[in-house]
Amino acid sequence: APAAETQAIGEDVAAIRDLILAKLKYSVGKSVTAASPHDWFVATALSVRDKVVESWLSSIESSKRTGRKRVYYLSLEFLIGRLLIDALTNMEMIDETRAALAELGVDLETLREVEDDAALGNGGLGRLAACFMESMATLSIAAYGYGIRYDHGLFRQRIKNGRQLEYPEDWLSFGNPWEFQRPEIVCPIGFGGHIDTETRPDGELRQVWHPGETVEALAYDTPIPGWRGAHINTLRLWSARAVDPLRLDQFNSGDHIGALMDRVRAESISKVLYPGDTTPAGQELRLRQEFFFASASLQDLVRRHISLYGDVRTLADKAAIQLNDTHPAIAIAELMHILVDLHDIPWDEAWAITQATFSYTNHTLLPEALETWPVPLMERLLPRHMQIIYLINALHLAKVSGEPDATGHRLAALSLIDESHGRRVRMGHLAFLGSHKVNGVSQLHSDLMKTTVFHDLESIAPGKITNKTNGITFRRWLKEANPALTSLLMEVVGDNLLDNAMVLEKVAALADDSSFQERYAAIRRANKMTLARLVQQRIGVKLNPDALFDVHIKRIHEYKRQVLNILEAVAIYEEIRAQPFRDWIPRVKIFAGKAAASYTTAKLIIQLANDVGKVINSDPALRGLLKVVFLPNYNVSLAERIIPAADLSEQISTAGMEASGTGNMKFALNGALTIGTLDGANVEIMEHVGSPNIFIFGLTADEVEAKRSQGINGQDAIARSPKLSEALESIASGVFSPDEPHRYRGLVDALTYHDFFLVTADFDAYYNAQRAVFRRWRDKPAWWRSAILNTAHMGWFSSDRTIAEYAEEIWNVPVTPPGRK
Ligand code: 26Q
Repeated sequence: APAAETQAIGEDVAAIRDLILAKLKYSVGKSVTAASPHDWFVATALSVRDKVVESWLSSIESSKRTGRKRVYYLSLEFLIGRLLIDALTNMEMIDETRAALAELGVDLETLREVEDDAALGNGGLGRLAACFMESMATLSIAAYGYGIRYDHGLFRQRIKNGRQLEYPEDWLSFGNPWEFQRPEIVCPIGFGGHIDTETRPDGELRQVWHPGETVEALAYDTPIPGWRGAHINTLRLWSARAVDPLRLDQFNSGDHIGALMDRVRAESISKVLYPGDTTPAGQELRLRQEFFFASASLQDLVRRHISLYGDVRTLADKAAIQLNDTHPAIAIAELMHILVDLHDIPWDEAWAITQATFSYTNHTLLPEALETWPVPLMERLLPRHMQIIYLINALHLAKVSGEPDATGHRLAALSLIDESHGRRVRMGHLAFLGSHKVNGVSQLHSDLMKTTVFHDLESIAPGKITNKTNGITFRRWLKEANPALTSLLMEVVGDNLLDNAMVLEKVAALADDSSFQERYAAIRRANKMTLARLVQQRIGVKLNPDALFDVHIKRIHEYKRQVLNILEAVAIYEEIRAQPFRDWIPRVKIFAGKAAASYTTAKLIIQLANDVGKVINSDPALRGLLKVVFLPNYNVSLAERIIPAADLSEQISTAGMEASGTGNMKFALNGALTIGTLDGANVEIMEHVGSPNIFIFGLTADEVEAKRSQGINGQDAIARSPKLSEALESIASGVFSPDEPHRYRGLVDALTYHDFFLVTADFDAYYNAQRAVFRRWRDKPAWWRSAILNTAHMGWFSSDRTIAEYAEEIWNVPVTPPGRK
């Protein structure tokens, strides 16, 4: 580098060092000699935060000045993970900060590890919201994320005797240096009570809701920097607080516990994230959470709109509200309440504003996962909103009942109220009707939406359903997770890789270049060494970094078919024992993931993986040729470690059931080859990386449907496959659970007689696909060629592309790509 540049960097480093020292002393209140790694973490976070805030305030100012349309992303989940490396990366301060800390004798990597993950989400849906926040800032969209500031995020998982145990997560116990409490921003949230009818001065009637209970929503803001720090958005999370923190009268009369009761009830709303990922919890507290944050967010954004533009009727011109699944869908009724009851807007005009403002993303087709709420619960908790929903429904059904094909059956399918098992409000229908666009998250999923759950609604609103295939932010999932690979790629494509991911295509030209292959492979090798160290530390299993790392990490669910993968491990285990000296490929199966605490079968699958690993890892006859490990407490930070070290990515859900998947994209970008079904975004990954560079197997979504209609008994498939029947037999007979031989009897019986997820039907195809993986692995130049082509063709899966599509086709807001401002 030229001398002047070196000197400038030297000055930057000195300035950063002095700032960190000042933060340590005056904000943390510690001396250099007394400071712990956590103290240094806070001091460093606060110093990068100063730079972030600088740019944040000008972003807010400029959005105001230019009168730009704002995007509001409403989500019950934001699975952000750690922020230190992310903030340093996007503010382009990481090298200087590392150097500044080194001068102080502090290692940035150590500080990275002491930060608690912000785990305010369950899995894919929550992580998508986090990637979208980053990409919206990167593209200079004036966006706000709205959610709940849970005191406790997703539970911590421990494995004891192979079983999952759940412990409370406590991410705020050391404070949170990234957030700003906004004590002046407080929204009253009502529940229950009654409704009065009043006559307005103009003679029209008005409904006035008098809630029986009020809770306060308190705002906490976290700045979200985009790439190169050019634009910074706000994540506003609401915390619940009682209006009266303490009933002094009660306290003084000696009832100390009773005096705190109201407070506990109010504050329980933001206490804890619901840990279900696909099955609605159906609890009153969950509905209170949904309304609490939807109402606070709507009050806040309407107040902002009126203070800027003076008239709520122009809302749709200046605000786009995206619903992340149906969890915030009650916001549609809340906006109608605000417009009609509080601002005297005529119903039809209010409905037009609502539809023009809202849009809705669906993330699942599983019928049991579609959110519905019992009418009696809604009437008790939200009486006015229930009235509004009835009115929306009456007008909607009146419109369609005039049509020639309006049979009772069709009207029942179109109704907002499901009358089939008790009366329940269909939140998906409410979200659909109240939105101008509805989208799925992969092409296959969006197509299936039109033929399954939204078939009838689509027929009365053709064109409302569109597709927006998911994406991932390359800043976190390439640069921060795999810096060495990122540097290598930048040598080839230039340093605008993170500005425009499509330049990755240039890497394809080097797929057969042996010296490039060697450098690419050496980076993978180093990442595998790092992961092997972590595995040794955490679970005491030693891994061979030259083995094929075969990775299956995601929530544990029957439809994701971790069992299929375990069965293949068991089958190979028995083959190696039978023929120990064939030319086996050394392989490590890595599992990680959490099961919903109430999902018994998923928890049993975790135990099976652990039990199988215990037997296999300690069998000397295998000579280390096969290892099976289950890494506890899967979270964003662990994913950042595992993915860059993976050779093979398991994406093997029953076709038609995984809406998209996003882990699949993270692996392929980092050069793992995928073994997968034609499900979710796997289909589009295949189209981009090329079918020779991915291992696709199994029934298609259409074939799954056809097969299920003929029955889901697994006996025939098992009878046809000796390997499968042997594997099932050894699991059922207790080979892996000698302390309790019948532990897996029920699981094996279910696969045999009631195999809804078609594990048995797909077993042979999966087994054969794994053998094709082995053949490719033996041909190292062919393997690395495929890996490099995966990386080269994954640019399209950047969440910058996804967000640009939402901006253009749903939100109608302009985007400014980074790099050219
Ligand atoms: C609903 C009601 C009550 C309690 C919990 C829930 C609940 C919570 C979380 C229901 C569903 C979820 C999460 C769903 C989810 O993560 N879906 C995933 O979304 C990803 C992003 O689009 C997709 O890639 C995955 O395919 C999809 O499974």
